[in-house]
This record gives sequence, C-alpha cells and structure tokens, in this order.
Amino acid sequence: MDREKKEILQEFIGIDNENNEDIMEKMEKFSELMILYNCAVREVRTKFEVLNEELSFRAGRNPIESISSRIKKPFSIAEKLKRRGFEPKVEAIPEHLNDVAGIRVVCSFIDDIYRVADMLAKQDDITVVEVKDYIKKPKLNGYRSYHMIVEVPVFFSDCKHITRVEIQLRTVAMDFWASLEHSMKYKKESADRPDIAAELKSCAETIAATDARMLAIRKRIEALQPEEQQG
Ligand code: 0O2
Repeated sequence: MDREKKEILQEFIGIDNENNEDIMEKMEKFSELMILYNCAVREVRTKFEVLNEELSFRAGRNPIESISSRIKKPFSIAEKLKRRGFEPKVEAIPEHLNDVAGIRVVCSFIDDIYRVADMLAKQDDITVVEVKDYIKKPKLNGYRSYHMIVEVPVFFSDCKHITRVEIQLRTVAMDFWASLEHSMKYKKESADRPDIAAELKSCAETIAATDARMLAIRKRIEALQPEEQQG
C-alpha cells in the first residue's frame, strides 16, 4: 500500500492519536455500520427479485437479467470523504456518502429499467432521495445508466435505521460498455488520448441505437400476439 493510502486509512481509524480502546470502539462502530449497509442491500435486492418473479410470471419473460451488489471498501470510503472535504470519520459516513451500499440491476430492455424503477419508487417503505437519468441525458463520455439513491428502513433488535442505497439500472448492452470502459480507465497510458475517448463514445452511441432497435423489435413481436399474451 502506498504512503498516501496508508495515511488516509490511519486518519480514518485514528491510529496516530488514540489509545487502543478508542480504536476498538471505532472499529466496532464501523463494523456495525457495514452490517447495516449489508442488510439494506439485501432488503432492496429482495424487492427487485420479487418484482422480477412477478413480472416474469405475468409477461413470460424476465425484465431483470441480473442483480449484483457491493459494499464500498474502507479505503474508498475514507478517500471519498476526504476528496469531498469532510473529515474521514466513521460518524461522517451516513450523512455524507450515498453510495456505500450499491446495487446494480441489469435489465433486458430500456423500458424495463423505467418500469422496475417506478415500481420500486412506489413501494411505501422506500423514499427516493435522488434520481440521475444518464439514459435520457448521457454523460459526455457516453456513459448511460439510471441512478437512484433510495432510503430503506432496516429493523435491528431495538431500533429502525433508515439507510441509503445507491441503485444503478442499465441494460445488458450499457453494462457491457460501462464495465469495459471502467476497467480501461485505470490504464494510465490512455488517460490523455482524445482519439480513444471519441472511439469509446462512438461505441456507446452504437450500443444505445442497438438497445432502441431491440426494444422496437420486441414491441413489433408483441403486437403480433393476442392481447392477453402481451407483457
Ligand atoms: P464504484 O467503484 O463503481 O462504486 P454521488 O455519489 O452521487 O455523490 P457521483 O459519485 O459523481 O456522486 O455519482 P454518479 O455520477 O451517480 O456516479 C456514481 C457511480 O456511477 C460510479 O461509482 C460508477 O459506478 C458509475 N459511473 C458514473 N460515471 C461513470 C462513467 O463515466 N463510466 C463508468 N464505467 N461508470 C460510471 P464510483 O464512485 O466511480 O465507483
């Protein structure tokens, strides 16, 4: 681990100026918070699984292809807090970070994204805090996805914790682009290459056009079916 990373983590844990007992207390608080985020992810994940099961029963096809989740690593948490100008302390996490708990929902078609997002948003124990629609308004580099920050209650033995979860919804094609673009971002040699950036953006546009064509094909096929069989 390099020196800068080590310093950020040491500040986060408070190794320089605290005695051992304080460190244990902080580690315990951090672990409890991570358990909370893990439980929140499970709650939201189950909601998508239920929607997928019900919708596939009704329509005869799965609107959700896959669901994955992750809890942000301690270093990334401390680094993000610091980058945003907050003290890298455990207490600052729930107030200032929305993406410690993250879920990625990969859908078959673009309309499935809006459908399942809307169904989740309407559930009465879910509060939508923020939406970023990078499908209607893609990022300059071509990135497309529908992002939501939601709050979900998690019930512990003696209290209820309202916990934030970041949800990213995208099609299989958008996921293919984002995964490869993300992995290539870390290759330093490509950082200042406008030709590579332009090529990636062009791929994102081809993928978006293909997503739109696949949806149009599905709708044409559905129109051929008797009304009661249409999803
Ligand atoms: P990781 O490792 O993927 O979690 P906010 O968190 O809302 O305060 P932020 O971080 O700008 O502010 O949020 P935004 O724009 O909603 O993006 C958050 C996440 O979306 C990123 O997480 C990525 O997962 C994904 N993302 C956003 N832009 C891009 C992009 O251009 N390319 C790819 N491949 N993914 C993107 P992190 O924090 O980068 O890390």
